[in-house]
Amino acid sequence: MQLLYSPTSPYARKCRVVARERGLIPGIEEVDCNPHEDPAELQAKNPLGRVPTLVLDDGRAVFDSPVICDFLEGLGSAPPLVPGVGQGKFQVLVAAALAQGMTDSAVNMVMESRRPEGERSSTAVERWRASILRGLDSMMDYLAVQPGPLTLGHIACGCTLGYLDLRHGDMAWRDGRSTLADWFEAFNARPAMRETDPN
Ligand SMILES: N[C@@H](CCC(=O)N[C@@H](CS)C(=O)NCC(=O)O)C(=O)O
Repeated sequence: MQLLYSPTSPYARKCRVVARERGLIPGIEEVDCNPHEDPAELQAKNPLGRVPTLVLDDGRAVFDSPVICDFLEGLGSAPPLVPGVGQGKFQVLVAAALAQGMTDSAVNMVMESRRPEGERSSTAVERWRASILRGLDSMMDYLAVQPGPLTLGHIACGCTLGYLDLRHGDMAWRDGRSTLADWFEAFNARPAMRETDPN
C-alpha cells in the first residue's frame, strides 16, 4: 500500500498521524508527491490530482482524507479512533468535520494569496478567516467532550492547528485561547505529530 502525500498538506498529515497512531506504518509506504506539479502517477490514481491518495496493493485508490481515515480504521488491531455507535461516534465525527472545514478555509486562503493580485477576492479571504476564528473559539468545546482515549477528532483538530502554525502565524490563534493552546502543546508532543512535522 502506498500513501501519496505532500509534507505540508494538513489533510495528508491527518492520515499519516492516524496511520502511526494505529500502528500501520510499516505496511504503508509514504510517497512524497507535490500535487501542484501535476504528477502523472497521482492523476492516474486520483482524477482530482490531490493528496492524500492511498493506493491499495491491487491498484485501487482511496481518497479523500476522511475516506482514507475511515479505511485505515478498518485495518489492524489497534483500538478504534472512532467509537462504533451512538453519541460518542457523532461527537468525534463532528469534531473531525469542524477541523476539515477550518482546514479548507485555511488552504483556500493560501491558494488565494498565490493568485495574481488582480484576481484575488478579499471578501472570500475575510469569510474564510472568520470561519477559522469562529471554529477556533469553539474547537475546545468539541475536544472537551472527548476525554479519555485518543480519537480522530483530536487528530483532525491537532493537524488543523499545526497547519495554522505553518501557514497562518499572523492569525496568532493562541491569543486568548490558552486552554486550546495548552491542549495542542501536549498533543503536538506525540511521536506521530513529531514524525510528521513539516517544519
Ligand atoms: N478534501 C480533500 C482535500 C485535499 C486537498 O485539497 N489537498 C491539496 C493539498 S493540501 C491538494 O492536493 N491540492 C492540489 C490541487 O487541488 O490541485 C481531502 O480531505 O483529502
